[in-house]
Amino acid sequence: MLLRPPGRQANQALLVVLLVAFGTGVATVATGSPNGAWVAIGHGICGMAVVLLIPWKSRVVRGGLRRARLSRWVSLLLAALALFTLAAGLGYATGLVRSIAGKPGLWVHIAVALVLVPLVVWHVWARGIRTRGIRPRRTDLSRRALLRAGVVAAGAVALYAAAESAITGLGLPGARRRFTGSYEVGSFRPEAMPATSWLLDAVPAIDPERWRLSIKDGQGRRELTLAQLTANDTKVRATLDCTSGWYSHQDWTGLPLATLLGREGNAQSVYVHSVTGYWVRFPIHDMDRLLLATQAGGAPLSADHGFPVRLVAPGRRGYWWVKWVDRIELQTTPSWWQPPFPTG
Ligand SMILES: Nc1nc2c(c(=O)[nH]1)N[C@H]1C(S)=C(S)[C@@H](COP(=O)(O)O)O[C@H]1N2
Ligand SMILES: [Mo]
Repeated sequence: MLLRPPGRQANQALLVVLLVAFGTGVATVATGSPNGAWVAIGHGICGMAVVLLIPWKSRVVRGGLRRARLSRWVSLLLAALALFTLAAGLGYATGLVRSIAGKPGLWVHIAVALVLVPLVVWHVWARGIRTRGIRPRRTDLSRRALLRAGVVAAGAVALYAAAESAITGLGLPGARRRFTGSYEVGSFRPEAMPATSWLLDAVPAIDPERWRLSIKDGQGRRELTLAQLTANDTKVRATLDCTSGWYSHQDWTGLPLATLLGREGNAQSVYVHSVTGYWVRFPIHDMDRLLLATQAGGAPLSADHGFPVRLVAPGRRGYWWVKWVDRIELQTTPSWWQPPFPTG
């Protein structure tokens, strides 16, 4: 009976897939270099596994709805949001739906997925664990059950491969995405590049005459004026790839951090702080590829792109590229001592 498995196993399979989807989704947001491409692929395969589990799970849902409970409305809301998240993800991946209600489709996909997290936790607890709808039994590890899991996994991989070749074959916009899932916007035209914030940062008004960069390294703390920084013209071509789903190649001009800061023997991290309070911490060995940019495309940065100076962090996602930098410090604090994503 490969096709009529117990509902409990559908619930278990869906939970495992959702956990892996969440993990690979978070990792996709974090990944910036091509050797991390497999997490995005894994996330896509999870999406296909959800598609395959829909018919199986909907039988469970129909059974559950017959037993009237107040909580079923919450469960139905959960189902609706889950399908919406899936659809938003597929819409963005194919390129058929790039924006929803004026927001980038990927942004909506992530936002709704985050709303789903507490709902899923509640649902697994209230409908799964308490009512035993998910609790594993010994038979769940039977050969037949494992075979079913294998069929779903192989089916998801096959469906993913088929979808990818359909996207390419039909020439859908999704075929032109970067390995992170982002679409190209405004390359080599900084004025056409979107200006974005991680969360709620607004563009600060900065008077370049009064602005100072405070730096702290092995030689202590000192302050630099903008004029002292713009005397440098190291050029770097690098790709800004925002987690809201776009990327842009630009030519940046500025001062390498390795030139600005004297190495300190026991420093473990580079702390970069913005006028707005936003900050990130890089591992010390990243320092050699970081640039403190004053220009994009040969012209001074515009206010929304970080005037007077912003960080360029090749190989890292956009949220590492701190704008409106006002303080840089070499610190002995280990680089992992920070929230997994910026909180500002
Ligand atoms: N101070 C500050 N810097 C920031 C952010 C922010 O919210 N505050 N957002 C980051 C994010 S998420 C991205 S994608 C890039 C966007 O850079 P851009 O607006 O020049 O395109 O800036 C990064 N630097
Ligand atoms: Mo971003």
